[in-house]
Amino acid sequence: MLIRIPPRSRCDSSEITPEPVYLSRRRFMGAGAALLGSAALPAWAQAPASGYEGVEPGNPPGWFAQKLEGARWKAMEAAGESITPFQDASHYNNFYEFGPDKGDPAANAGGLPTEPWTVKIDGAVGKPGQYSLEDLVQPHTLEERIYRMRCVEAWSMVIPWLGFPLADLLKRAEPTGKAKYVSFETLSDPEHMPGQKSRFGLIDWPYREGLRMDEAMNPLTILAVGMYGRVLPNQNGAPLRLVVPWKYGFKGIKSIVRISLVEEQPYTTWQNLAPNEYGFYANVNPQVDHPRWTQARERRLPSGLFSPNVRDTLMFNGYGDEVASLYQGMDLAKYY
Ligand SMILES: Nc1nc2c(c(=O)[nH]1)N[C@H]1C(S)=C(S)[C@@H](COP(=O)(O)O)O[C@H]1N2
Ligand SMILES: [Mo]
Repeated sequence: MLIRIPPRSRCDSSEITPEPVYLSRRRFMGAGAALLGSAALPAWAQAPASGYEGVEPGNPPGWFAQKLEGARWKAMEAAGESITPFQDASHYNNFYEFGPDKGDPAANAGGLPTEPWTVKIDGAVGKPGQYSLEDLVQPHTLEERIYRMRCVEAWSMVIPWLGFPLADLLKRAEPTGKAKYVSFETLSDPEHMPGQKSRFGLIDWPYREGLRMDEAMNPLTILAVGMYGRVLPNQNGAPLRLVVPWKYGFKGIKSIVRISLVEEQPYTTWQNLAPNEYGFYANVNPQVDHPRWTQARERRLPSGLFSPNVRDTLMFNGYGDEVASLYQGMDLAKYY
């Protein structure tokens, strides 16, 4: 295999292969090619970026490793922010299908079968269909988007996602004039998702989320298939999850199997569970507190007893320039 070494003068960030990509490529190519690769890659390409330490390559399907080759690295960065270490991002999770505690998803999600995976696109579209994930992703260039993520529980992280704009997928499905909202549904699989079996769970499975059409079409909104230069760990929503960086984390529905274009504002899991606490919009807003705690501040992970790492929460999670216009004239205390 021929390995092209970009000359020094061209070493802008998109030319640099982050260590985890290099690792998953090595797995993809097999050990022999890896040795060659390691010798041929310049030192700066092998140095792991901060936050990427300890990234395991995962077990990507062949199509994913090939997609990585054409990825646009650092397509969007988070100025002045450091990336949350992979260990925190993959071991402090909310994914109630795998249990209520932050460590449950990492402990219990490993056995979820994610390959093959089928996604249904239906509703108010000219081209409804069932797609294998590979076919769904195939026409898109993967982009690395480094986004802040703010959970409604007042903790936050900075995560380098790998995905593509939801807008590009929706356009391919040809939304009709009746498409006013997008509704998303997580896999239903009680056999592999112990939380869905729990008799005491209050959630009406499967987990569902939704966006207004203009929110779904905003260029910041992505569908992610990876993070930290690798496939998504199961606990982070493999193999396909939504990322909407100006909204609270619960809008970022994981392990998506269905995307429907609909006319009415869709049912969403948390709004249904506690409508006075969780709204449909769920925009990050330091001025609108949760009934039981302030939303003015957040704990940035890693956060410990002696270094809580607390910071002020930003309006729209710092993405106001891109999204504030979507809500012009709306009372955000009413439409929380
Ligand atoms: N299907 C599903 N999606 C989900 C959740 C969930 O419990 N089930 N939790 C949400 C919440 S509350 C948050 S904060 C984010 C957490 O994403 P992360 O674990 O990748 O950081 O996922 C969201 N997506
Ligand atoms: Mo959350």
